Amino acid sequence: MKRALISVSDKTGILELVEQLIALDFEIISTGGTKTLIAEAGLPVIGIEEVTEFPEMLDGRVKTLHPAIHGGLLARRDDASHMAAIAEHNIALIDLVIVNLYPFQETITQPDVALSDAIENIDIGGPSMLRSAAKNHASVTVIADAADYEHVLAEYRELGDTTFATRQRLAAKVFRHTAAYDALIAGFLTEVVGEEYPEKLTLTYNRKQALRYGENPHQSASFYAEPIVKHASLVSAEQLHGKELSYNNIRDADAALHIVQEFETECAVVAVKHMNPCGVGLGETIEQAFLKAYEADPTSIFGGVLAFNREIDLATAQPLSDMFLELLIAPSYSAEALALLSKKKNIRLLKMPIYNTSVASDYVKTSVAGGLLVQQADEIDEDPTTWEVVTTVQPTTEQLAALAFQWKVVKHIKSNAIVIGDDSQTVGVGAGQMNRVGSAKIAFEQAGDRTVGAVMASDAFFPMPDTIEEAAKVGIVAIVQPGGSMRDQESIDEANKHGISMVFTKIRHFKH
Ligand code: 93A
Repeated sequence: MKRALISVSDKTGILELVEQLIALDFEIISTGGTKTLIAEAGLPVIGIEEVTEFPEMLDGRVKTLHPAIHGGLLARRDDASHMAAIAEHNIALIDLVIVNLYPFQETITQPDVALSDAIENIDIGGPSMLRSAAKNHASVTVIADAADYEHVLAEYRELGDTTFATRQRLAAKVFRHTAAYDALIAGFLTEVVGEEYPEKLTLTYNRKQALRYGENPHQSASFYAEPIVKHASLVSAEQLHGKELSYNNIRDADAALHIVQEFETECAVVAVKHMNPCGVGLGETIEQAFLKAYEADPTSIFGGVLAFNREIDLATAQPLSDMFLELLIAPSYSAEALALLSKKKNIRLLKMPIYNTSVASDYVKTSVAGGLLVQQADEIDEDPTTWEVVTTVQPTTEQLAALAFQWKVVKHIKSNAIVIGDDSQTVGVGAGQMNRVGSAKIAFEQAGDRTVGAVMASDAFFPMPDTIEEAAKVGIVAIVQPGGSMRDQESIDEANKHGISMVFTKIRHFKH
C-alpha cells in the first residue's frame, strides 16, 4: 500500500483527490484541519499525531516537524542502511506529498496587516516537507500546485507509479515555489526593518508572464516582478483591451510612465518611440496636452506608446482612434472613450496608477554579461529658482518656465540628449548621438521653423561652443545645461555674443 501525506491550507478539490487516491489503494495521512475535513466526508484518514506519536503543539507551529515524517520522506529506498534505520525506528515510507502553504502573500497584501498575523502565516513545516520530498524525488512524488493533481493521478492509474521525469519536474517546481515563498518573506521583513538595496538584491523575482518574444522575434523573453512592488509600475497594469503586450511595449510604456510622472499638477501626455520621447505636451485638459504631444512630431508618433496622467475622455479618444498607436497607458478611461478605442483591434489599452504613494526611491537594474548593475533611479530634487544665470543676458520669466519644462524632459532622453521647445511642448528631440552637436542638429531639423524663439536643454555640459553656435543660427533664445566643462567660458562667451541667455543647473542627467 502506498502512503500519501496531505497537508493543505487551501483545501479546494482535496476531497475529490483523496477519493481518487483511495481508489488507487493509497493510505492517507493528514494534519489537523485537513484530516478533519477528510474524516467528516467519511473517508479513511490517519491523523499525523498517530504517525508521530506526538500531539500537534504550539498552536500548530509544530505538527509535521518530526523524524517519523521526514525519515519517511528522506530515506533512500535503494540504500540498505537507510532502510534498516527506518525499520529500526518503525518509520513508514511516504510516497506522495501534497502540500500547499500558509497564505503569506494574501495575508501581507491585506490593508493594515498586523505584524503578528504576517509572522504566524510564515509556514515552516509545509516547506520542510516539500523540500524533503523534492530532495528525494528519486522515489517521492511531491505536489505543491493543484494544477498537477490530474497528471499525477493519471500516471498512477496507467503506470502504477509516477515516472522519474515527472517527479524531477515536480521537484524543480517545488524548489522554485519554496524559493519564491522565502523571497516574499525576506522582502516583507526587509521592508519592515526599512532596509533597501543592497540587502534587497538577495530577493528572487517571480515570473509574471512569458512574452511572445523579446526585442526581436528570434529572442525569447519573460516579464519578472519583484516579490513586493510598491512603485507605480507596469507590474500592476490592467490590460483593458488589445493584443498581448510585447517586450518592447513594456519597455516603452515604462519609459513613457517615467516621463509623465514628472508632471502632476498639469495634464500631461508623453509619446515614446524606441524608449525616447518624440513628443511631450502639457495642457489645461488632457485633450490639449495630447494635441501638443501629437503636434510636436506628427510623423514619429505613428506606432508610438503614449502615457497620459489623467483619464482619457471621449474628446481625447476621438483623435486617438484615427491613428495607429501601439499602446496607451492612463489612470482611467471614460466609458465612452473605452468603447470607442476598443473598436480598434491593434491598440493595447492599459489602466494603471501613474503616481507613487509615499514610497522610497526606486532602483534601476541593468543587465551586463554575467551580472547586474544596480543604481538609485535618477531622482533628485531640483529647484529652478536656484539655477545660476551665467550669461549677461537674463532669461525672461517665460523662458525660465520653458527651460524648467524642457529640463524635466531631457533627463529621460538617451544621451547625448538635446530637446527644444517652449513651456508646454517639445518641438525637437535629439537622442543618442555620439556627439552633442549631432543631437542638436537632429532636434533643430525636427523642429523646422519652430526653433525660432524656442529654448534648449542639454543633459550634460557642452565640451565646446559649437552646439551654441548652431543654436544661434536657428534662433534658440535660452539654454539650460549642467555646466562644469573646462571650456564653459567659451560657451558662455558664444551665448553672450548671440544674445542667448544660459543657466547652469549643476546637475547632470546622463542616460546611457
Ligand atoms: O506551523 S507550521 O509551520 N508547522 C508545521 O509543523 C506544519 N506542518 C504542516 N505549519 C505546518 N503545516 C502547514 O499546515 C501546511 O503547509 C498547510 O498549509 C497547513 C495545513 O494545516 P491543517 O491541515 O491543520 O489545515
